[in-house]
Amino acid sequence: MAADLPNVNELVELVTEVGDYVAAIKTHVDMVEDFSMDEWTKVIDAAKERGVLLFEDRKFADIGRVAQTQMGGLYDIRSWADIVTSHSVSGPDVVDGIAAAWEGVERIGGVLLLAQMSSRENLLSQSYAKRTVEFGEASPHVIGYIANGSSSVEIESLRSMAGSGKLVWTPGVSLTAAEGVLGQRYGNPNDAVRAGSDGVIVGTGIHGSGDRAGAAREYASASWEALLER
Ligand code: S5P
Repeated sequence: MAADLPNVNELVELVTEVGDYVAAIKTHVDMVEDFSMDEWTKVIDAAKERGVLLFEDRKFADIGRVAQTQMGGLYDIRSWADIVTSHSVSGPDVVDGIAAAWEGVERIGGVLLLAQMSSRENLLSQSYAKRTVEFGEASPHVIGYIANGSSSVEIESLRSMAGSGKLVWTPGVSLTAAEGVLGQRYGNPNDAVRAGSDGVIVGTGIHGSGDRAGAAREYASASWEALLER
């Protein structure tokens, strides 16, 4: 689930409420207004307590050496994230930079490469996705790809390029909305899973709901039923 909330206590509450129904909590640590490493420990502990992976959606996009240092810095992503996202626009070495950062603190984690996006008019073409999958194939650190959850056609295409050896996770899904703000597009989680998604990434559909645990349960059961149909 995408925990796009601006402060630590709200994040801890959310993890506590929905932790039983999700596999991973996706964060944007740079949107947290009261961030300090001490405070952030509360989020890490809440996730650990519930056996939920922490997934920082950093969308790295720089040269390998810089990505390596960006895994440290104020947020010290390398010390707590189990998964991070990265663009592939700068070539394959960005992934090695990320992996080197984890190695430097004697941790290991997985990278999800953005092969597609859910936002309208994005520039990630089919040939870009294909090259991205080739980078992923060549790297043991790449555990899978982000695909466009709003389009079954695009998910199917990515799944056929990726085969069954890597994950396909899809943001841009909602049980209620067809369109989000500022160009976000949504598809149905059931359609996304049937088209080949292994995990739906839900933000507003859960954290924007009046009953967040109930919403998380609903998305979990919608994707599970779809998986049984696949
Ligand atoms: O193409 C993308 C890739 C990502 S990782 N489109 C996305 O929306 N995301 C992320 O998924 C985005 O950063 C946000 O955290 C989440 C979708 O949130 P929602 O509120 O629209 O469900």
